[in-house]
Amino acid sequence: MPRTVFAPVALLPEGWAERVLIEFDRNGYVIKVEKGASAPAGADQCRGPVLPGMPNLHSHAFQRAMAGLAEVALNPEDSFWTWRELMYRLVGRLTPEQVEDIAHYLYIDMLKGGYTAVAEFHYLHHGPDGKPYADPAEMSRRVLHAAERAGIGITLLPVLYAHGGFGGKTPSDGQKRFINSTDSYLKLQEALARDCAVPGRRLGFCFHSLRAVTLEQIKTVMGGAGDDRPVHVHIAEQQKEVDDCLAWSGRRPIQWLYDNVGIDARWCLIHATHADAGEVAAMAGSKAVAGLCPTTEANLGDGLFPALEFLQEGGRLGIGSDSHVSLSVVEELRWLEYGQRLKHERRNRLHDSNKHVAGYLYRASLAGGAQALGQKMGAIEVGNRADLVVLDGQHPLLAHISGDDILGRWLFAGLNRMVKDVMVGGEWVVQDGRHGNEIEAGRAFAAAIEAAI
Ligand code: NGQ
Ligand code: ZN
Repeated sequence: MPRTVFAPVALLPEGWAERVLIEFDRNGYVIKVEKGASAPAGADQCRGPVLPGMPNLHSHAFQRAMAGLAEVALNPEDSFWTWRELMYRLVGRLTPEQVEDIAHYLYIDMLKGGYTAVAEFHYLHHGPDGKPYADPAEMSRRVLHAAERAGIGITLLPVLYAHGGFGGKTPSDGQKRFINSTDSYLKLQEALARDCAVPGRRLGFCFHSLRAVTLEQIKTVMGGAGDDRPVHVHIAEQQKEVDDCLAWSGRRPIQWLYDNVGIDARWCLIHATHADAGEVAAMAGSKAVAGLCPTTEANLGDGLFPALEFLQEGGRLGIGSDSHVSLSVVEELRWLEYGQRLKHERRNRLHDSNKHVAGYLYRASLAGGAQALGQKMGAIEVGNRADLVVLDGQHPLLAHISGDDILGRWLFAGLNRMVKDVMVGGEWVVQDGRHGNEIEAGRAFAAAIEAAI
């Protein structure tokens, strides 16, 4: 028996529609969408506007353990790089069990914030001594299991991290749990291929950054003919990375990547903060996704991605919660726009010909996120996963509001609390603002923190 959801209003690819019946199969894929329908007996009745669930295109799950604890001025020169040292200290202590417990609770909070799938940029592979676990995929499997328990979709991106700086520099002690050779990396990919061949999961390639891999490694990994796996990389997040790349190669990081590697729509360039005009044009032209993480980029003092110029070039973007100082679609999208307003001293910067900022931000990051995750999501349509976010139709701020103003209210005047129910792959995972595992998962998270911090 297919199951059905009845939405009073829903955001469909062609626009907002009333009385929408969404039918999905046993695997959680949409098989029918009907507008102007009447609610059949047995359908789940949504109590507010229904949106496609948002992909979260960038996560380092374990970093949730330290979110909010690095907001202390320990050094007048505190920066991304001093934060990274604190992060490495946490890395040195975590066990596989703790990583799973941290990720489980994190993913629950993500669902409550409106994300229905996550791209996990996973580089914490080995034991504290840098030796692989008996199962080299142990940590990856922990993360997959956490996602399954929370009920969130996942694109697992096992990371190739081989060096400590441009030109194949030796990794530091703090990086030893991350390190693989090309060979051990490809074996890890192979081992995980089957784990990821189930609905709601996807496996992708990932290079930590141009600091961590060589061109030869990128070419070897990408050499698998006919492969359509998504590919992610951190790039040009900090001015120091740009300076180091210039010193090493005479080119800026994004420029170097485009000059040396065929970048296409499979790629997601995380941050790309320090992109100049030529790099912005190259990125937009390649159809790669810019993976923007506004709250983390603000938190780490990265700078502002030239989003307005990128949009004018027709660039594709999506959002990620990265270090997890925020687990909220609202905050990422709001700060993406606010960054541009503060920079340009004008209002309403990011929009398309419809002129609606919230409407643009939500639709663009659905499409870019779905592309970056390589998952059938981001729109309520036949063939996609039934990933839905139901806003609180009883909320006074949403009363008498229709169309994209619903998104305007939520993204610019609302909070996570406006997210009432969340469905992933045809299953309700958040109902009335609560997740079935949240109490138990919260306890396990707290115990992991007690042991690890
Ligand atoms: C990371 N995180 O790998 O977790 C990075 C910092 C680095 C962010 N860029 C470390 N947010 O880039 O070396
Ligand atoms: Zn990152």
